[in-house]
Amino acid sequence: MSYVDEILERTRVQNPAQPEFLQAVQEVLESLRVVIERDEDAYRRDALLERLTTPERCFIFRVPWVDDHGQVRVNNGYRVQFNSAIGPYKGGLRFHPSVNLSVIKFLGFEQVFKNSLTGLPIGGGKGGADFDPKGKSDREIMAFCQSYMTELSKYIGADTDVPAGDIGVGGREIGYLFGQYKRLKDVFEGVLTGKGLTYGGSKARTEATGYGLLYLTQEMLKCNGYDLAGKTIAVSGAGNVATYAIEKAWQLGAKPVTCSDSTGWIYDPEGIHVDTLKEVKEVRRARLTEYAARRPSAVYHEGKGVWSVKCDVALPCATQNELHLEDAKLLVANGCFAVAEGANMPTTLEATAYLQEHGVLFCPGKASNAGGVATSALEMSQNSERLSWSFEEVDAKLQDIMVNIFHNLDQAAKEYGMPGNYVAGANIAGFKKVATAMQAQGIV
Ligand code: NDP
Ligand code: 2IT
Repeated sequence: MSYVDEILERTRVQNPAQPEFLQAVQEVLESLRVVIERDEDAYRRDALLERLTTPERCFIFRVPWVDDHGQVRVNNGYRVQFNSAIGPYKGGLRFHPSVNLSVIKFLGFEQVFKNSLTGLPIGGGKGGADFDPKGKSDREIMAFCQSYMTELSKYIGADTDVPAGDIGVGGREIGYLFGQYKRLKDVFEGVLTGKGLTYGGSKARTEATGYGLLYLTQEMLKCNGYDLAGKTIAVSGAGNVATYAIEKAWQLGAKPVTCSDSTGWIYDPEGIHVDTLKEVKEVRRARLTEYAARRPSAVYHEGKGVWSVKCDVALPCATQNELHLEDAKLLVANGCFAVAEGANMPTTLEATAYLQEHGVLFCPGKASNAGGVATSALEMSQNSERLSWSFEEVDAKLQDIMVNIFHNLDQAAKEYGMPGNYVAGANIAGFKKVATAMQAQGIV
């Protein structure tokens, strides 16, 4: 049996009830076959793939808090420190009822390669809780964040492990988490990123994931003979990534016509109105029905369906496994020629294969959504030197990073005889730096 097959089997046996984690490992290891086969004996002797697919550490803990009725509630908290070969663990926190160890491990595993692709010195980690922020008061959110941080603070630090936001964790939550860390440790340090601008946050971090997604998409299109300007774009999600992807799409001359949330989706043939979206989602934390009520041109549909719209480019920016084989078929039939993932693993393995087989340019999230964590690393640099850079400076660095990421994965795909296969290119380019660092550091 080949070393890659051996490790895929080992991962299945050891993690039987972790489908998301297995999916992420399968996607990466399948792409790495060509690299591993060139030096299989050495990789096997060093057990490099066993170490790569086993987190350095996983914390699972109880998070008790009191709701507004005086009822004590208990959630499960997680932090997975996956790989620190190239820097301190870095990766977001997700608060969503679907969070479990499989979800956090898949996100942590993806983060290792993504962070490597940024070219910055950050290892991979992820955390969160099965807490549902929907419908909670500000006080309840604060109580939860304080309790969560009381335990998490034992494992993190500015040079050890630096969490940030993800689904359900935005500026408000990072503020409460940071306040509690500072209170417990009595130290003001860059232990979290995505902080507010008045207490160590970086300009452009809020926008970075969505903006970065569009910078990379523009470069991918350009290198394949297309112009992003004038294209119709379907976007899913209506949170941080989707909102700023929509904003940047307009700025680059494209027209984003959809967005979605966990209950339904919007088709707005005149294009999604960014200020209305921000007002509904960021300020009022309301449903997209409210967007439709304010925009006569918009049509609201209950449930799923965002990929049924005619578009040139699709940007899934909501959550994992939201773009299925049937959606991929619809996109191709409707003339979509490029997909770039804003979310982590939003496209199923079958849908990805279908898109690639039908000539659709496809960029995986670990490359196309890396602008968020890259700007987090820039926030860490600013915190370390106790300076704060201008919006233009951070944005210029972000653009450079995204363009470089695309060229690195394009190059890696070509070097290994798979031109245009950006999934393989991203996995190979991300892997090589981490593997080299792991080999240099001995058996740890
Ligand atoms: P937000 O919480 O800001 O927004 C998430 C959006 O996706 C919301 O519109 C939400 O709907 C929708 N959504 C979440 N879960 C589901 C679900 N199960 N089914 C349907 N819709 C769902 O999160 P972000 O925008 O930060 O994150 C979106 C994706 O991008 C995630 O995959 C995340 O891991 C990834 N990502 C985020 C980065 C960041 O910097 N924030 C960086 C890189 C990747 P509703 O409004 O109803 O809750
Ligand atoms: O998935 C991701 O890259 C994030 N949620 C951002 C992580 C970070 O540390 O900024």
